[in-house]
Amino acid sequence: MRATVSPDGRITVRDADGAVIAEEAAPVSWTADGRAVLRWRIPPDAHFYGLGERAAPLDLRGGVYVNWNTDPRTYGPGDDPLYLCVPFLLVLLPEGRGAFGLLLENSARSWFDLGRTEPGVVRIEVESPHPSPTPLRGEVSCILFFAPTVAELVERFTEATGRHPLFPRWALGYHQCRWSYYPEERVRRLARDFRETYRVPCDGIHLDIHYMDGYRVFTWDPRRFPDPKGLIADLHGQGFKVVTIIDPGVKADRNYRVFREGLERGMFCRYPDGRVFIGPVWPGNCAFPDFTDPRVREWWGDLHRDLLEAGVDGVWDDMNEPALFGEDGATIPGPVRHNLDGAGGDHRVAHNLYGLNMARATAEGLARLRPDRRPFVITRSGWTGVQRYTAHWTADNRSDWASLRQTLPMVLNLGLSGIAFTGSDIGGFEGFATGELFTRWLQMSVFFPFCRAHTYFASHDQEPWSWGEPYLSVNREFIQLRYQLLPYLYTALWQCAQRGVPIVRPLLWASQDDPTTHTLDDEFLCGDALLVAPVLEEGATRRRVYLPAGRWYDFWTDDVLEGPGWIEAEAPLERIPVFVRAGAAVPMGPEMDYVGQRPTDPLTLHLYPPAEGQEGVSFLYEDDGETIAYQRGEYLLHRFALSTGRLEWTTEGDHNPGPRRVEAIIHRGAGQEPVRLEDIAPGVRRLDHLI
Ligand code: MIG
Repeated sequence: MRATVSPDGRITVRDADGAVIAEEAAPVSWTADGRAVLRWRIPPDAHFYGLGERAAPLDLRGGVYVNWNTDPRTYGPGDDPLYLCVPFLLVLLPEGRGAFGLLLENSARSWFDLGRTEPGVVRIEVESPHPSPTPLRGEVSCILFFAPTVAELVERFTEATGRHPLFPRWALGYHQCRWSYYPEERVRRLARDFRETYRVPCDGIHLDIHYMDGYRVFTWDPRRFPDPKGLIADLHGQGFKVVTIIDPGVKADRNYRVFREGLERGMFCRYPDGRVFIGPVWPGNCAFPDFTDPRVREWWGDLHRDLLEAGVDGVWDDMNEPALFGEDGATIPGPVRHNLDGAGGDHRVAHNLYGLNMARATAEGLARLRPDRRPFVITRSGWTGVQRYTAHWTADNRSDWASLRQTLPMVLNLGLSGIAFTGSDIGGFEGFATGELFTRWLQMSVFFPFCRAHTYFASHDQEPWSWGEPYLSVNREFIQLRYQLLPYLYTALWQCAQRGVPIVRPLLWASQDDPTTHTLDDEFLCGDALLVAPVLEEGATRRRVYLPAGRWYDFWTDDVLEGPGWIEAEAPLERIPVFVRAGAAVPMGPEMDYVGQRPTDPLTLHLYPPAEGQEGVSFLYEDDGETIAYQRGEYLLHRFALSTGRLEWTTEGDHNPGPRRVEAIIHRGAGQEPVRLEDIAPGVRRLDHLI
């Protein structure tokens, strides 16, 4: 595929045979208020993906999507825009004609009309930097990416815009949150409930806004949390990690150090006449740091020192669209000035970069303050490239089945947009989840990178035990399964950090030649080996599942199935359909209450023999899970090549996982006892008599 630009500025994309597959219908034109308009003819049956966080189907065709980070307060299917936009559009052409990607570089508000107004025409509009009184003509600046497959496009796109760092291993544990757990005694009870009363594994306890003193960021409420250091030390003693929320708004209060310091040192956004912009959020009137200024990022990053000294392990950046109280979509007004890393500009161009730069300030601050530890930051808002700094969650959805269903395509398109470490509030945010909804949501989310239950202030508690039995046992079992799958999930995170490969992928990722996968968004791949079909309907105890070409093993029964085709799978409350790709080696570890409670001993390799004559290659990546020693070669990468009758296991790297038992379990199909091999070691192992 190649793109040509004609002397009058038209861009034409041709495939390898020279056929036109995308053509600018007219050189850029402008609307009366200065919006730049680009019209592209793209075959009407093309499929579209990406664009960041969208409450839309996986295939975005036929929709209009706005790029303007917005707090919708709460949202459901169809609401647009949301908190985190990425103006990267993936185009998959039908009939095997390949794929290409377009990244809009403009950060001003923009619109992608994907054939809604004119079928077969993609219309991209970019707001003028100065729409009034005399409109200035805006511009459209884009980068095209070419690759035959969506998978390779994402690899190239993330090569250009960045990839997730290797987050600490505990980030993959289960997280529990609500708005908010307080006072201290309530947090201690939560910890006891996990470890003693209900014995459910958990790593992260998140503290929402009530831990602060009058919502002043970087403070603690002295009555609710008189001794944060003592509390966190005790939680650490029980294996928990603590994540605290931070909002961008700094309470305009002259007796408050952060505000005074920010004011004196010129850290806040100002109007062109020099007045500091003040707007209302949780603490009342607030000033807003200009995170697009490197000086401000450094200051903000350093402000996290006290939190870290209290023992806080991770930071949760909220409200950073930025969102203000007031009418819907309230944010910093357009004329307010920003530094923009020296380039200068107003909020119209800085808005979409605000959350990204807050996330950057936070992650860089944590890395500076604790140089040997990997930062863990989650952010609500962001933009192209935010994955370099943080993870993300899909925020204020609702406790209903439609929102559960919506989560999956959102997470899939986020992954295709480079933002792969994501998940949604398990059980839903606004409203009241039923036990069934929570369990179904959890069952899906244990295969998502970020696995956190959360709910809003007026809701009853949403913890794995909140609905009693049978839900508690099912929830516990699924969370335990996630902990057993940690070696596998951590390897998927490593692949993501290496190559931008999302952890959760649409089926088309590996089966692009199969048109059925192009719009399929109620099942997904988790890592290289697993296909997961969550239950997304109330009361359902079975569901239809599409298996793409190849041989698949039922994870629960070892039934062998051949794709492509639809099957009817059993899905009683205690199970969702999960399948394993033939040829895979799925590494699993022992059960544990939290990450690092015990070493990966035994390491169990679940082997799923490939069809005759085929070979499957799988990886296992290991390191200390916490420091950056892996960057100096302190890691261990295992490669498993599995073919009929043979396993070849090789390793690379210097990390020593310590003495441990390694066993293999060979799955041989339903009705056949799996074969267990004790004490296997790197090298070639013949398995003729077994498979
Ligand atoms: O105005 O901190 O998305 O997760 O619980 C709402 C309170 C502010 C929005 C976040 C949500 C969080 C809530 N926050």
